[in-house]
Amino acid sequence: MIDLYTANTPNGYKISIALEEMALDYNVIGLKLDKGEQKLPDFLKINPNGRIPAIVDRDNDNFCVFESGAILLYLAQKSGQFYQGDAKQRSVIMQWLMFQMGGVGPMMGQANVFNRYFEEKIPAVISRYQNESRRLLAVLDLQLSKNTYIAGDKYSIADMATWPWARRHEWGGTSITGLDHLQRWMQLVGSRPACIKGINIPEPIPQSADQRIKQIRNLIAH
Ligand SMILES: N[C@@H](CCC(=O)N[C@@H](CS)C(=O)NCC(=O)O)C(=O)O
Repeated sequence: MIDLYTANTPNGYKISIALEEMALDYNVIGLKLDKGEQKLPDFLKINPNGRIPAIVDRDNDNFCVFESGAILLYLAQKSGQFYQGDAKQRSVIMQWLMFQMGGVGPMMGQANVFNRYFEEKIPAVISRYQNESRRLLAVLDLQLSKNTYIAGDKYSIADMATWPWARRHEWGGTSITGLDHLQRWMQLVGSRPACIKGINIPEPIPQSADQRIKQIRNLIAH
């Protein structure tokens, strides 16, 4: 059994999707980020960075894993799924996973922060993150013009890492117009039962866009 510490965010969804795809038994512990539950001492023992997602593997001496990319790799290796093939193929999956972790996630995350959450609107900063997000999504579009999935013809943890971010592009104000291959892939991945289920874990609390903005404003102010 795996304990999943998570919340309704793209980084959290990566792991609920992976656990669903891999059919691993897990238990969801939803943290209230706006209440700072991710900074409490007991949780910092699991993730010293005080952020979600994190897991504890009850079947492996309560082994703790933080950082969504590291969790995806751990689960893929544990289940023997979605990180398969020879050394070159695994390297391709790893490259696109790192591309998500080092590029797509941070840039789209900052586009969200400056486009939505910061009360002060700084046009140069907003366009910097939007342009960089668009550039990264165009890199994916080119890759997806040649491949069904991000790392080739097989669905992998690179897709699970990227889809929850790509689907929320409009929140940061990044257009995907003209990125037809990316759009094709978004629909393909988005129709997988594990993805549909994963983005509803934990069960979303009904909330307006304004309420969400207010909550996250509080979070990033501290
Ligand atoms: N690089 C980390 C990023 C984790 C992250 O930024 N999590 C956000 C939610 S998406 C969080 O926990 N925010 C709460 C906070 O900043 O205190 C990962 O991929 O796991």
